[in-house]
Amino acid sequence: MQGSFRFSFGPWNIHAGADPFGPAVRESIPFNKKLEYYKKLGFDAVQFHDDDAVPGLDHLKPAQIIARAKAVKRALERHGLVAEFVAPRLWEDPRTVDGAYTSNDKACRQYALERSKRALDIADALGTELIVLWLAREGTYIREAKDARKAVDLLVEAINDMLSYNARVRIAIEPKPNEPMDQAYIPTAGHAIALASRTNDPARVGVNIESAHAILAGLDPSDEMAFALAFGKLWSVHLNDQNGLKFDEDKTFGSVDIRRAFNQVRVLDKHGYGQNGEWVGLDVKAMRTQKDEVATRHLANSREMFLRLLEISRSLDDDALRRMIAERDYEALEIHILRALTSGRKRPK
Ligand code: XLS
Ligand code: MG
Repeated sequence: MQGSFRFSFGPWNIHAGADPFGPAVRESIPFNKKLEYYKKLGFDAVQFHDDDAVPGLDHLKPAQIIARAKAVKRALERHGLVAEFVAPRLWEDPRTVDGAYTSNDKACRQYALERSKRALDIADALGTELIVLWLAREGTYIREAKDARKAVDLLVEAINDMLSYNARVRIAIEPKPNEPMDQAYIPTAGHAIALASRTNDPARVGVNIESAHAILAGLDPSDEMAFALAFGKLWSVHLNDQNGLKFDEDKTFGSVDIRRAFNQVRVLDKHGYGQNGEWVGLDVKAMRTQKDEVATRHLANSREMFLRLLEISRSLDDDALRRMIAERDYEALEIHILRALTSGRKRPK
């Protein structure tokens, strides 16, 4: 079964270019203006942090939050867009300094649980059942500062809390091995799926695999996706690229290692990704050097790379590949793939 692909991104992927060492270099674009870009760039769904949809939600009552989220839903409808997921932003408030669900401070943990419920309300109002959990500060800078064994129980409790708050919600954990913390507790798909198995309803807990996060963990993103697919757990992807082990770069998909990108597209396509409504998310950042008028190209370019690689993957002669594999002639297989990636054309047999 082939994959079926539609594309999404989050409003944070159109940004003004501030980094830890310098301020914004482009005009910041209001959310409603960003919505105008989606269709033009070839995208049909929006990924949200809870406060992308409802800014300042910590200062609003639950009913006000729901009313504002419903207004965002109407704005999406006007643009012919849908919401893919909502992710609680649990890494900016002072109460999340030492982690959210795994903070050593009970009052801070309580804040995280309440904030997560508000994110679930927002998802419901936006018409999506999918929650993404990027566990940004669930980890430590100092190994002795937290109990890593207890952290697992706290994460399970937090997820159970969300699962019982809304019986339809599904939670996709987005693993990442580091940044902002030195060491994160749920670094890979394997950790996330194991965590899911300890919850009250494992069938409603899956993963969102981001290419760069897998690379930072020293893993091949297509293998992380394959692992999640084998468990029926790949509910979203964040495609991008990453140049070695440094900060999370969120580069244009395929811009560093086109073969690695090809294998991500191929694994998704070979295993019917998207047939159950999953979206292809691009979590890519514009380079700081981009001028205002060309600061959305990284999104269209990432999508274009996906579609080009899909075309190459589908044009490969599967019988020829099978023969090379059966003969264990992996040099032949290698050059066949390299030729396909460098010519974009099917090779004569
Ligand atoms: C950060 C993550 C983040 C999530 C959404 O590293 O990629 O952008 O995808 O919270
Ligand atoms: Mg991401």
